[in-house]
This record gives sequence, C-alpha cells and structure tokens, in this order.
Amino acid sequence: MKKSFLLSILFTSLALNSTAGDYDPAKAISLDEHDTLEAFDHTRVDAHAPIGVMGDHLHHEGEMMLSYRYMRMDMRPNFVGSDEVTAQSQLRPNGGNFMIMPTDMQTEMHMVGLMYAPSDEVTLSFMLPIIDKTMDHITAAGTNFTTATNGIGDFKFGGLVKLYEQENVKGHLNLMISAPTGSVQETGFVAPAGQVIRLPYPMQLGSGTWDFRPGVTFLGQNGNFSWGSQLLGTVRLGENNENYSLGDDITANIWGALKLSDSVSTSLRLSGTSWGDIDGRDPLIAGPVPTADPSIQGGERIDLFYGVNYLFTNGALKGHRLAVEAGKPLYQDLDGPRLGMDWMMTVGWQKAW
Ligand SMILES: [Cu+2]
Repeated sequence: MKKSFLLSILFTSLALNSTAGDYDPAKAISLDEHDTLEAFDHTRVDAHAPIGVMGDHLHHEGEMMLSYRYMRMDMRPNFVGSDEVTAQSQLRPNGGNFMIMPTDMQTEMHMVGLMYAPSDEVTLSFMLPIIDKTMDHITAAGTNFTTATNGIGDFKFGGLVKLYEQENVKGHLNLMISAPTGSVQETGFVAPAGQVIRLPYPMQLGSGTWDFRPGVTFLGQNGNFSWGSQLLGTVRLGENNENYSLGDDITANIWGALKLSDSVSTSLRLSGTSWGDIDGRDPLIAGPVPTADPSIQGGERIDLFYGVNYLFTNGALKGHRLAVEAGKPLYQDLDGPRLGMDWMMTVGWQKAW
C-alpha cells in the first residue's frame, strides 16, 4: 500500500520526464509553424519552480542570482507505521517501550543561496543553511522538558548541467555535494538525565558525512500553464566521525503552475519522499527515547503544497522575486514511534543580475 503510493508518484514523474523528451516532428513541419511555437520564457513569473524546490533552473552565461529562503517545519504527533499514536501510549507505564517521548518539534531554517552561470550549459550553485531546532518531550514521571540546538547546517555546492532545451521544454541534471559543515556533536541539558548529554539524531545539525545529491529536473511551459518534475536523491558517502551515517533518501516532485498575470502565479506540488534508517550508532547517543534508536528513523511521506510566486515587473524592485509555499502531508508511514510532519512552509526572495 505505502510503496504503491510512492511508486505512483515516481512513475508519474518519470512519465512526465520521458514525454518531455519526445520530440514531436509535427511541431517542426515548417519554419512558419515553428515560429508560432513559443520558446521557453526564462523571465516569466512561473519560470521559477515553487520556492520549496531547489535547483529548479539554470541561468544564462554570466548571470548571477542571490536568494534567501526562510523554511519552517512543524512535526507532531507521533506515528507508528501510518497510524498516529499518542506520546503517552508509548511510555513504559502505559505498556510502551520508552521512558521519554518527543511530543512535537519545530525546525526553522535560513537558507542563503548563490547561483552563477559560467556558461549557458552549467550553472554553479552554493547554499548555506542556518538551522534552529526545538523539541518538546514528556517523561514517564509525567514531567516535560525541551531541548534546542542551532547553528550552521551542511553547506551544499555543485552544478546544474543542461541536458537539452527545445521549444517550450527543457531539462537539466542536478549534481550537488553536501559538505559536513553542520555539527553532529550538539549537546543539551536533558532534565531526566540530570546533565548535559549529546542530543539524539534528529536534533543534530548536519549529516556528518559528505553526501552526493544527484537529480534530474524537467520544466515545461504551455500558454499560461507551466509544469515541472524533479527526482532528487541523497547518497551518504561513508560514515561520519561519530560512527554512523544517516539513511539515503529519494524525493520525487511534480508541480503545475498557473500564470495569473505578469507578476503572479500560483502552483500545486505533489512531493513523495522515502528515507532510510541510520546505519551505525553514535556511542554517545543513548537513552530510553525513540529518537536515540538508529533503527526506527526511516519512513516515507507524500506531501501536497500550494504556492504563490510574485515577480516585480517595474519600479525600483523590478526583477526581484518573492514566493511562498506551504504544505501538509497527505500520507506518511514511519518506522517509529517517530514524530510525523504536521506542516511545512517556505518563504523566499530571489534576484538575478
Ligand atoms: Cu537562479
């Protein structure tokens, strides 16, 4: 059941990708007819994907783009498989396996991005996240406590490489590397332990490993409609210094956008993600809490997002882009018990020169 959901998103995405690649000779019968077909317009408001999508577009030679994103994720309640469970039900006095349970988690991320195109074929991309995490817990003794971490996350860099561009459809490869600049040694005062200890895996700021993030992205435009699809994965290259590696992941995205005016477009996006358990174990992360168990961190989720892009088309702010996108899961299946996603939001600003 759960696999079929994710697979259907993957296949829809791949089907879109493959039809995007089919060149229709009927469209090129004569030069006149050819001329009536609009080429891909890189400047229109929906030429950029919904703001929650990364690495969606290339730039022309010599162009540079600065971006800033504010991202927020709220997680609650706990899940076992696809079933919601209360934190209380997972505590030992109530027949569960744990003395401590997380009840909710908030993640805020400030992401600064720089893109630069040395040629029309390659756009270089650099992204640095600054992360703020908070997790609330209950204990078997009936008390509550909160832990928090913050700092820079994993710096991502690499290239977007053009595959092709014909008529109103284009595609590129995403070849990104994630460097282990985010801490995996975050500590905090844990009240039931009565001391400062290393915090569980979800509270750490990075993966601790060099990660390869390959992907493929397709974009198309048709009249006032545009669409895109992207397959993106994360492959952990080895084990980190704390003796573990986070699970690999894969995300399939498909979206459609409607250009309402030269300045405004709205979008719907369907996103399916699957990620694995943690391999290995940090000997300093322990405790009767599910977030400290490497073997129950994996899961999969399907999210639906609604977004708005805004492009300033005149005045002092001409060329500046603002965008917002918010989403909720339609479905999640987590190894767990583990906090599930409640809602996500991204607000962003972009400007190219
Ligand atoms: Cu850009």
